[in-house]
Amino acid sequence: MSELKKILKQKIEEHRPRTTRLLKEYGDVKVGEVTMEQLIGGMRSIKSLVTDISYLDPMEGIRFRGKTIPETMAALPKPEGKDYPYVEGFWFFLMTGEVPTMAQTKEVIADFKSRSKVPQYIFDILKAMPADSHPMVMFSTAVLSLQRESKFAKWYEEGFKKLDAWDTMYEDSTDLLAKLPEIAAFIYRMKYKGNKIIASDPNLDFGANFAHMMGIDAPYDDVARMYFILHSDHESGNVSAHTTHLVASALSDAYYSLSAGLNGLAGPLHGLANQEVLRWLQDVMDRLEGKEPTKEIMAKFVRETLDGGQVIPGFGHAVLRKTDPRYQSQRDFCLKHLPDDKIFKYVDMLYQVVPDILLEKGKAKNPWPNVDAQSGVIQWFYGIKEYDFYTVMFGIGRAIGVLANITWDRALGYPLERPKSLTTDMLEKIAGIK
Ligand code: HAX
Repeated sequence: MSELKKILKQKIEEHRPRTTRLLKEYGDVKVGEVTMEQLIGGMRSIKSLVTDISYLDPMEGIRFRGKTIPETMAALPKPEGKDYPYVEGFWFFLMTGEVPTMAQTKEVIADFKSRSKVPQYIFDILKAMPADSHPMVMFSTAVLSLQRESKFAKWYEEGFKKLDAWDTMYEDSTDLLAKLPEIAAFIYRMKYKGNKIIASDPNLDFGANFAHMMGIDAPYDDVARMYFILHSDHESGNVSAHTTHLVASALSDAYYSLSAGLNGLAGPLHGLANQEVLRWLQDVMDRLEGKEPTKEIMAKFVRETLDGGQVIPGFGHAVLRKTDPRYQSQRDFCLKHLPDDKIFKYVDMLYQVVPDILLEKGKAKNPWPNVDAQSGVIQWFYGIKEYDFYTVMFGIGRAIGVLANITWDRALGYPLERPKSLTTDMLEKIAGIK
C-alpha cells in the first residue's frame, strides 16, 4: 500500500466515528433550517426543488401533471387496438400539462421522425468501444458525443438572452429524445445479437419503432410504451432527475445534462436495481440447480443477502412509504400477459417474503417493492435476457421526464444550483461536542 493510501486509510478510520456520532446522537440538532440527520443523511425530505411536471406523494405514489398512472394511461391517445398511449402524446402532456388530441399527437410523431436520424459518427464511436463496456456506459457516451449537435450551445456562443433560452433547450431536448430508441436498440443488437442491426422504420411511432429495432414482435410495442411512460419522471429529487437538473443549472446543454443524469441512473441504488433483481434471482436459481424455491427457501436467501450486508434490490424507497404504483402497474400487466411465468412467480414470492423480513430487521423505512422489482421480469419474458441492458431502457423513459424538466428550468430562468457545505468541526461545534 502506498504511503498516501496508508495515511488515508488511517484518517478514514479515525474520522468515521465522528460522523456516526453526529448522525446517531445529534441527528435532531438543527443546523440552520435543517437537522443534522438531513444534512449528513442525503438531504432526505428537504424541500428545495420546484417542478410542476410530476409530484410524488409518499403514500399515493407518482402523479404526472396531476394525474395518477391509471388516469394518465386512460387519458392519452393510443394507437388503434393498443392498451398503452403514444409516448409522443405523453411528451406533449408532460411538456404542456395538457392532454393532446390525436391530431396534436400525430404532429409530435411526425416531428420526432424528422429529428430521429442518428449521425453515423455515433455508431462508429459505439463500435470502437470495448465490447465488454456496460451498455449504460455506451448509452451515456452516445448521448454525450451528440453534444456537437447542440443548438443551445451554438446559440449561447452567439449571445445569450435568459428568457429565450428555453427555445433551443426545447429543440435540443426533442432532437435528443427522438434519437434515443435507435441508439439504444443499436447498442443492444451490436452487443448481444451478433451486430445484426435492424434499420429504423419511419412509419412507426416511438414505442413500436423501438420494438421493431430490438427485433421483438407485438405486444412488445405496447410494453415499450408502458415501460417508457412509467419510468419517465418521479419528481425532481431522485438521483437521475436531480443530476440532470443540477448540470443544466450551469447552463450546460441537454446533451451534457442528460448524459450526467444517466450516469446517476446507472447506480445500483437507483436504476441499476432492475438488473440487480434479475441477477439476484438468477443466483438463487443457479444455487437451487433448477429446483423451485419454496417461500421458506426464498426467505433464507433474503436473510443471507441482508446478513452479508447487502440490500435486497427492488425494495425500499427514499420517499415512498407503500408499494410503488409503478410496481403495481407492471404487476397488473404480468397478471394479464404472463401469469404463469416462472420468474414472475418468484418475484411475486419475493413480494410475500421480503417486506416482513425488512420490517423485522427494522432498518428500512419502506419495506415495500419499488418500480425495479417487477420491470426486469417483463423484459425477460419478451426475450431480453441480457439484464445489464434493462437500465438503458429505463434511461430512455427517464429522458422524457428530465428533458421536459430542464426545458422548464430554462423557461423559468432557474439559477445555478449551489447549496452550502460545512466542515465536521463546525458541525461538532454546533452539536456542542468538545
Ligand atoms: N434492503 C436492505 N436494506 C435496506 C433496503 C433494502 N431493500 N432498503 C433500505 N435498507 C436499509 C438502508 O440501506 C439503510 O441502512 P443503513 O442505515 O445501514 O445505511 C436503512 O435501511 C435505512 O434506509 P432508508 O432510509 O429506508 O432508505 P434510503 O432512503 O436510505 O434508501 C434506497 C433508499 C432505495 C436506496 C434503499 O431502499 C435501497 O437500497 N433499496 C434497494 C435498491 C433499490 O431497489 N433501488 C431502487 C430504488 C428505486 C429507484 O430509484 N429506482 O430507480
